[in-house]
Amino acid sequence: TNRPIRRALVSVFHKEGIEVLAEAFVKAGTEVVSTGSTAKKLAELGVKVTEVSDVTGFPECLDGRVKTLHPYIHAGILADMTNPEHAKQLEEFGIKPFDLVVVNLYPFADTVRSGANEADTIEKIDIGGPSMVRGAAKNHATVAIVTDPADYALVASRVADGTGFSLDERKWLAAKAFAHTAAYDATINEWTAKHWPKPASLDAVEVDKDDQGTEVDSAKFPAQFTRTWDRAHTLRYGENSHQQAALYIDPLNQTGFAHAEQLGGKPMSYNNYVDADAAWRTVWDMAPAIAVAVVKHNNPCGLAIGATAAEAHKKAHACDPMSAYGGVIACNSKVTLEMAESVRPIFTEVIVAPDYEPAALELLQTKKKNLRILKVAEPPKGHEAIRQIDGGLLVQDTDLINAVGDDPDAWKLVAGEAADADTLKDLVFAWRAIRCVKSNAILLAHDQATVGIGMGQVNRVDSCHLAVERANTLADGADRATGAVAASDAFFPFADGAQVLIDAGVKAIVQPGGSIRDEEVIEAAKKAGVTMYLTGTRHFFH
Ligand code: 93A
Repeated sequence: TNRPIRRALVSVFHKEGIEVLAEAFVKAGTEVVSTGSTAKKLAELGVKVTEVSDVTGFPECLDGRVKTLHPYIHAGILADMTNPEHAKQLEEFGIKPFDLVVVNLYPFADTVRSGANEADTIEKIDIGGPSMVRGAAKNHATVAIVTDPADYALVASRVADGTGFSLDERKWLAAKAFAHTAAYDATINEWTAKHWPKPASLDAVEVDKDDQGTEVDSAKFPAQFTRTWDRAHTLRYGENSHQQAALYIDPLNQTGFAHAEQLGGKPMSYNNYVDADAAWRTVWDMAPAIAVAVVKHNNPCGLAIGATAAEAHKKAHACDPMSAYGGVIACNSKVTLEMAESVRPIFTEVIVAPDYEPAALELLQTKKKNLRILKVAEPPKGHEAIRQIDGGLLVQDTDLINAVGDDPDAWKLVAGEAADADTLKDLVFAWRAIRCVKSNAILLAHDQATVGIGMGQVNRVDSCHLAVERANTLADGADRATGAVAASDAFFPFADGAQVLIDAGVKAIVQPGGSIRDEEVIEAAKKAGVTMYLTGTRHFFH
């Protein structure tokens, strides 16, 4: 099934690496047809090349929008030469078939990232290129298609030795080519969906409804969910050592945690990415205050606000020093030398911050050689949250701290006295902090720091017990629950959970409310003289 390569069509935006192909073409005496600047480059490299316009007898026009879009080119790509009828027709029209097509496309994503305006961005939507790629891939029966410069060396060797490619090899190349054009179009789609929303003039005309008859925002939830993610690199392994894994990044937006600059330490692992991303999100919920979070297994084992980064770290670490061992530390302000000193004695996997004082960086780099030190330029942005389920995908807005119920002015006092200024500050802190704790979440706080966290339990009472137990046993037996404030990520279905907190001595509780037994819960607080606020909003985090 091998088909030697006698005639090739080459049209590449990026000319890098083309030399190796040129050399092979010269050696094998391959007939090469090519577009404008690719032809020029190949000619410079000594290849005998025919311009596409000489093949078509039609000049490149419309600022290059029409170069290769011509039957003399496309019939040459699409003729299945194993089909006598196709061969006969080519003969009649005087068209010669191609055995190889080498194309790489206009750099749409690079153009978007460069901040180009709309007109320039649209000009970089390649039309002729994908047509050639798809045509050649469809016609893998007789054509080999190459879109990936990483394959040039392979192609060059098959051109030079005259063997060409087997059918299976051409299919493999075709599969890569279809993946390439699919990703290319998905990237364009991502850009257009963002920039070209449905205009108000169409509101009454066309309404997109889902299968339950509910109107949908088709820019946010298109009928087909398509995104492109570029492979950044593979990881040593996934969540466990028997799982393979890789990191993918958004081709249109190369900022964010996935683009962290690493200033020291071992390569990031899958779990490091998960935990550090969670820690990074957590500290920014506290902005503009200076905050530090210590995260393990996607849950905080301490979170605090401080006057300085060092103070915030000390307070966060003190919440649960045992769990902080091997944790991830995130700070939303510059890491100072004092904070670096505070981190130094603690075994830590990752530290992430917007910046580091030079002395702090040097200390961490030289004294903690294994510590992965990450610098992330920007706070996290709200993006869609995607979760795969068997046979499907769930997509939702990211939960952010901006819901109505996150503003304490909107809270409803339902028991006890209105909180004094300091207590209210702690309640606001606890409410913001609860969002980063896996449900069922109960969090005790004092003086702008967590003192006990109960996370991830399958009933709220257990989370209450856990939070209290941690508050009272982790700090050398000191009773930290008494006088603390408490937050619950969702309502108390019964009074029992709230009662655990009340019995432990908390002075105020903030929770969403909304249970059919709210009255019983409120009654328990009232009876104990404990302040209780309802937010009306919950922050589940699964
Ligand atoms: O503007 S296009 O969409 N119209 C075309 O007919 C066409 N043919 C090739 N873009 C077209 N190309 C693209 O030009 C190729 O995909 C490649 O990226 C580029 C190569 O042009 P040159 O050889 O002039 O640099």
